[in-house]
Amino acid sequence: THCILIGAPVDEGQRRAGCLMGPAAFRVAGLARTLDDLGHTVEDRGDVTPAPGRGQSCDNGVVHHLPEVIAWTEALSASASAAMSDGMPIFMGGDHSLSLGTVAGVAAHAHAAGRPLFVIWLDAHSDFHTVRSTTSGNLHGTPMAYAAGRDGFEPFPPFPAPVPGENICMFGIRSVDPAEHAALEETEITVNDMRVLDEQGIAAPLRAFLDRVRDQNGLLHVSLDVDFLDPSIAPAVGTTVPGGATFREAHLVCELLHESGLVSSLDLVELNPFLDDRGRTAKLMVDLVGSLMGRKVFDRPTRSY
Ligand code: DIR
Ligand code: MN
Ligand code: MN
Ligand code: MN
Repeated sequence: THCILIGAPVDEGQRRAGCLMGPAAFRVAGLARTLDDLGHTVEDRGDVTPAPGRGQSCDNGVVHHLPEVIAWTEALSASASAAMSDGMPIFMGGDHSLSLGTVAGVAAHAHAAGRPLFVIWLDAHSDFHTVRSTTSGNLHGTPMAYAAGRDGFEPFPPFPAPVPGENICMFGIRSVDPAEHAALEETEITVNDMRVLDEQGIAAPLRAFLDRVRDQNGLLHVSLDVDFLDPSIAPAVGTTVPGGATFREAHLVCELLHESGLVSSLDLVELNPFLDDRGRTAKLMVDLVGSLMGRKVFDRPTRSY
């Protein structure tokens, strides 16, 4: 695979400064070397620079940094759709508001290619707010709703080809605000909360979704929020939530994603190196990308995929 690293040092989608150091931490932790060692070609396109904010506003007064996040969305959408033509983009965040742009760009590419887009959201949170429903004002809580076309797109640019709820699958969910909960109930989105993982494990629900992607010849975008992981193994995130995925659960997700051969783009988000413990979270995230891109102990007998 030709891997295209794209830095997205976005910090404006939440209030705990530090995610802007994420791309540097992923580079220091050896992301490019890890991919190279697995036999992939790697191209680092550097960090995206957004245009200056243009002063857009909305009625919800708690929303902050709206013009800056819109500018990031436009810049990252362009980078994402361009990179999709050349290889597999890996976006190094940056807080999760960067996915407003990356998923938009990937969706534009998929639409032009005539392929359906599927999204896997690995996160403690559903990120299903709009600018109107958020009570924190943090726009990192909005990208999934934007991609699904919840409640229009204003004041953001129109999303190129909204992702149908049936094509969205969340894993690791354990913190959902009331407005998100109500909105999700109106959709066909598959919300695999931690209870599902406790009862069924990762493999069965993930394989069920991957089978659908394969059957429809879909493109698959994976968005990995650090807080998907349990805080005991991944402390470097501003919004830790207890009861997250374990080390092995997280690697299993990535190994199954690799075996599927379906992943076409990846976000690595919410890493805040300022909160890390000697780089362990950055290194874990890089190791998870290693599993997602083919590192394993032994080959498994081939299944349907
Ligand atoms: C909360 C937390 N639902 C909010 N969201 C996220 O602020 O909207 N934290 N994404 O990481
Ligand atoms: Mn998130
Ligand atoms: Mn394209
Ligand atoms: Mn989260």
